[in-house]
Amino acid sequence: MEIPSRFTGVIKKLHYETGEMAIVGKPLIDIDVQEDVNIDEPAFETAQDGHDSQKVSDVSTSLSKGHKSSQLSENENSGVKKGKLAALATPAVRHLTKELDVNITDVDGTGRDGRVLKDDVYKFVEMRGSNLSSSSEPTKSSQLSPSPLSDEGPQTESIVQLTNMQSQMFKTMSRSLSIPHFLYADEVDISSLSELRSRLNKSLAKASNGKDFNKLSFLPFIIKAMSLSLHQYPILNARVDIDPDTSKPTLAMRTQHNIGIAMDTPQGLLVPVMRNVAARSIDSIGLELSRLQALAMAGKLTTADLSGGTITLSNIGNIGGTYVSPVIVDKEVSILGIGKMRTIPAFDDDGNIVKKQICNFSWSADHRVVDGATMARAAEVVRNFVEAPDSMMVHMR
Ligand code: CAO
Repeated sequence: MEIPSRFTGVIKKLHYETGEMAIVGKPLIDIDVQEDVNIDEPAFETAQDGHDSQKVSDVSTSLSKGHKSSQLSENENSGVKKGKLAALATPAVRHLTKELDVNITDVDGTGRDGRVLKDDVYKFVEMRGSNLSSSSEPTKSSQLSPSPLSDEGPQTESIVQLTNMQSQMFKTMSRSLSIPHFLYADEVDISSLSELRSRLNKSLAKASNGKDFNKLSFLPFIIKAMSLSLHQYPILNARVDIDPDTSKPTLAMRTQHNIGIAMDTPQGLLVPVMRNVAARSIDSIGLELSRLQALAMAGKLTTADLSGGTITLSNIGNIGGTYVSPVIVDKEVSILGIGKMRTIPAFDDDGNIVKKQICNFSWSADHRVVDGATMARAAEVVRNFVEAPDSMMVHMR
């Protein structure tokens, strides 16, 4: 969005890079002002054509010459003004007036210098609504609802722009809509894996002599099991290629298993790619997972980290959910979703009740090129490796 400057001068410092998240109330830029400025005088005028355009007027001041940080505030009250001065408003308020079809110069501003605040706009709309509803002529404005802060009255909607992350997700998932998904879900017994994992972590802790060590989670084993199954079912690692001229589809078979790992991060969903899993040991997968996770949490993944995936793994179970219906992304034909691991009572071979740890594995495959039987067989391979993790040793390269 455009943010008009309150001062005429030369920008000396940008506090943020393009794409960074700016914090409300903190400086965006430092401006070297060419003359003294007076903050008591209006810094901008609005064009009177009802449009949103603004120009920065000349300002003279009691503030001293030097670097000033441009900050926009909407929280000081000093009486009610209307008209040209009332047109002072932050971009957020201007955006709101646009959404609610309000001419800002009609609004009583209760902020500093008659600055129009969000509450002023809501009050104006509320008043206009009640005035118009008593009139016999309904207009577009009369359908506008009262303040969204109210619990009563008709439903209201306010428009919120998508974040960069949501915009990206919107594009990616819209492309996924063209893929016919085949869902295959099964219950996997992770009791042995759980036992193996805690045994390995104990010995890693012992070997580290009380220092920090990279604790193995369940994922490195599951990632390795996926990769081993791809040797047997390479179609799951392929990509559908459609010739733009002839519209003829082909499959691009890929040699490397580059497994995208869905991660929940402060910025939203990110899917960094673990490269060449087939060539990695479980230990190396664990280290790489930690590295990618740390970068993802710090918002430091590069475009290279996020591209080139051939298949995806989404472990939503550490947050919750027994079942998941994962969505395949462009340039891939399958994805595995993992639900929450849980302990249940079960029967052993002799009919005794035993404690079991289980977890649901849900696969989606592109049904244009992967048939259900292939998906089921590949999923069985993964299930067998996860249920008997020592069997993976035989296939390690
Ligand atoms: N069920 C129950 N507990 C689980 C679990 C599951 N499926 N997966 C992990 N856990 C546990 C781990 O065992 C660990 O606990 P302990 O250390 O006590 O054993 C704890 O949760 C934290 O694990 P973790 O998250 O640090 O490690 P991970 O390797 O299992 O997972 C990662 C890493 C990045 C995949 C995960 O943190 C994450 O972000 N998951 C969300 C993915 C997501 O958002 N998917 C949706 C995509 S579509 O919108």
